Amino acid sequence: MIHVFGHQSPDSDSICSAVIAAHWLNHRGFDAHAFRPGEASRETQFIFDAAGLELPPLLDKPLKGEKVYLVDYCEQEQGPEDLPEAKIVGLVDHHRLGTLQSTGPLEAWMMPLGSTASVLHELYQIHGAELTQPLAVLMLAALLSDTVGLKSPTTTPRDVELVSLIAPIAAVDVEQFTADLLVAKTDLNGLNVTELLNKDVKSFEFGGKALTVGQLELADFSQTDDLVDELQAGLEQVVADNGKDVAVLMLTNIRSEQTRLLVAGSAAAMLRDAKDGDMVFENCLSRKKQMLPWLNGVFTA
Ligand SMILES: [Mn+2]
Repeated sequence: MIHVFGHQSPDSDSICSAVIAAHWLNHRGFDAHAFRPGEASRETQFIFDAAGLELPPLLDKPLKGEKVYLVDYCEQEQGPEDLPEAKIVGLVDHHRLGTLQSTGPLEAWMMPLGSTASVLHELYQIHGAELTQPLAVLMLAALLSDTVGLKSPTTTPRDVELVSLIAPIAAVDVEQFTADLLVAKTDLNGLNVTELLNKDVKSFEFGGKALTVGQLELADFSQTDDLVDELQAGLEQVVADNGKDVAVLMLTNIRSEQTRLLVAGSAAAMLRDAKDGDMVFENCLSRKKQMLPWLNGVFTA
């Protein structure tokens, strides 16, 4: 059996893509099953409800010696601790070629598109897999979520095309669906500081520095204004507990397309200096395409 799953602290693209990829692998004759390596967000739950599908089960078993197929990441630090002992048979991704190493040969499908779901659309075409209505809902939603409704600079012309190709199969009104999706995406009501810090966090290593980079997508900064001190204290704790050099949290207003950055850790001063202490980034929605290259530049300069 092949275990198909995305990165820790899973977002909608990684959970939807695991399900879409498992069907594609089934179509190709493999016994593949989708899993989620963590709790689903409200947005992800909204998407599965809209598709009329159950969330895939939680991945909570040892992976030593097991066959795994990864979606939406290829960084060792973003996988389960025992991933190095698993047999990675393939991956589908739309990020940089990361730190992951495999023990044997594997198939790797990577394209610089707006979502892993977009790459999977192309793979469905290549292998003649049938895109059913529920799967089209997952694919469309993952694409719209990862590209923040096609507004993120990660959006490519092909992604725009894909929305108009997939929407009729998904049988949804794109404008309304996008609006509902973004409401679910930015709904932080009732989440405590720890849950906010863990909601969407990824680990990286740049220039010998170990980082965590979290992101909260907001409809308005007032959602976190009263929590900034607690979030900052939480980041200091993350650094202390996990031996990181720096912990970063992006507070991203998806309407004004501004990102406010909270930073903690021994290397945080390098970031403040690089920005002359003004930690507000204009026109900044994307961790992958905007924040990570900036962080990488500061730490490898
Ligand atoms: Mn993605």
